[in-house]
Amino acid sequence: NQQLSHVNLRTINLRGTQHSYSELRSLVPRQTAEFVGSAQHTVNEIISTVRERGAEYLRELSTRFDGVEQGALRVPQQAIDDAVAQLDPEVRRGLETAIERTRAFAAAQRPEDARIEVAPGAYLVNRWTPVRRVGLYVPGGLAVYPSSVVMNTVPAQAAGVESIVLCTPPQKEFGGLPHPTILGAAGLLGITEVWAIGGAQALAAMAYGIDDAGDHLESVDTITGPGNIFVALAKRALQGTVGIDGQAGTTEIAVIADEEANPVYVAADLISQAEHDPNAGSVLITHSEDTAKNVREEINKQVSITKHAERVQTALQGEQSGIILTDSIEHSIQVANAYAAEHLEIHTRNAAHVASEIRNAGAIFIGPYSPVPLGDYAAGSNHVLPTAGTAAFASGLNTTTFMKIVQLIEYSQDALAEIGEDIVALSQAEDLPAHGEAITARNR
Ligand code: HSO
Ligand code: ZN
Repeated sequence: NQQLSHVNLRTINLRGTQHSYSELRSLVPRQTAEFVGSAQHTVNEIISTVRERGAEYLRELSTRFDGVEQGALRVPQQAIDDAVAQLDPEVRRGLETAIERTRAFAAAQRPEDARIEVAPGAYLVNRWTPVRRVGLYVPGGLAVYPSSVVMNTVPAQAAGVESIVLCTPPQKEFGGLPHPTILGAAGLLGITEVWAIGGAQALAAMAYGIDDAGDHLESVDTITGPGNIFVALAKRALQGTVGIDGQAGTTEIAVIADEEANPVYVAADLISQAEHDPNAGSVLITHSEDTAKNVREEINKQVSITKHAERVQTALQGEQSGIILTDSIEHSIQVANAYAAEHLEIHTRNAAHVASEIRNAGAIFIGPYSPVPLGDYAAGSNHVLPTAGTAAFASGLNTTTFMKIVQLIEYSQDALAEIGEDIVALSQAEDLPAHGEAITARNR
């Protein structure tokens, strides 16, 4: 149906213009901030009630939100093992490939400790240390993403996290157990502690701990994982009590293309991320009018036959999507840096060189054979990436997300004596003489 599939992708013409970085940031297509409203109030109430009433209240919420009467909240190991055994063999193979490649890359992200001697006998050590226990939240509603179980768990394991708990909503369809593909992926990763708890209440349970039917959900140090607005608000509220990963929002893709780009590939990739959500953002940045025209045509062709055409069309026509026309490849690079895409694809001559000019992007996909869905599932890179322009300061999920630095200081008597006067002088300047006395007490 040509009529239905006509996509009105807007054009932002920046040709012949010159803008500063901050001006460009306000010109690139982005959705205006999400409506939060009364949700924050609801979330705060849920968090405090979980602390007061624990498991009994969690069961009450499962009945209210998920329509299930739960027995024990902890998922029995047998259910995890059964889910692994019942995984579709092709899905299982896909998950195993994804796990293998993601593990290899996550291992390469493990940072080295540094030990330096700043003066004779004055040693400093930067000691990377994993957090002890991590809680992973996996949503269960419309979007059931076993790939996200892989993306959150693998770097935590690579970091050396000792203990991982996964919370995911109980599903009416599966007799109050979580979705079997989620359980199957968890089982393949060696996760043994799974609780059937959903939403903001799951995050509160992991942050503060709960007891249920002889099982204890011990509080965690860090919580990661995707979720809806309630989950995002719970993360915000619990930040500080526990560590939180960067809050990945609605997905987005930008493509830098020149006259050599293949419009079939570019259109397919723009559509692929639009498939996630009517609020997803797909942005083409090009100095080639031919490429702009060809991609537009291709989008119309492909949208007419894609499964989630309506969602894709809504996303592509939203204020958060569009085609940006530039003067040159340099201009496109400037625009891409201002946009700071979650995913940036480069379909140009010398794509690797263009990539080297990009400072702001969650992940950069270089050349015609590195599409974003490759990274979504099995490239080996992580798919939990900074959205909404936060790539200007934030990184995607990685091994160091689950680590922190402990700084070690070890000076010899001589090394301390050698720097003693400087410390005394600084302590006097700050009117904290007892600080200086801690030094002189050793140098008498
Ligand atoms: N593109 C999403 C990740 C994902 N895609 C999961 C498919 N499944 C955010 O990077
Ligand atoms: Zn995706």
